[in-house]
Amino acid sequence: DKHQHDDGLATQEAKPKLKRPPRYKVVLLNDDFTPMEFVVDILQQFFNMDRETATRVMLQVHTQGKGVCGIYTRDIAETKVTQVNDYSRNHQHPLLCTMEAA
Ligand code: TYC
Repeated sequence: DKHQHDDGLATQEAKPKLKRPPRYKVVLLNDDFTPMEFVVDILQQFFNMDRETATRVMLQVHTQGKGVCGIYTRDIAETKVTQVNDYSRNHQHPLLCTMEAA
């Protein structure tokens, strides 16, 4: 019966779903007030960077306005953003972290 025909494309019927999950860049934004040392500490604590890498990324943010801290799946990226923003707010610094599609 032609009305029951299904080529499998519209419904994805029986198609193995092996697609890799989308990735997100976790991005740090510059501001005029957060101390450089505080930013370096965050990059070491939450993004497992050594001090030299953390300093390079901090200076990238400072001079370019933003910089990538790492690339993660959505849940991990959301957790990093929340951890950094909570930590900064708790220390009364205006530092902001966000995420964008990689
Ligand atoms: N611009 C800040 C200062 O001059 C340093 C800074 C770097 C702030 C990176 C935020 O994400 C940032 N103290």
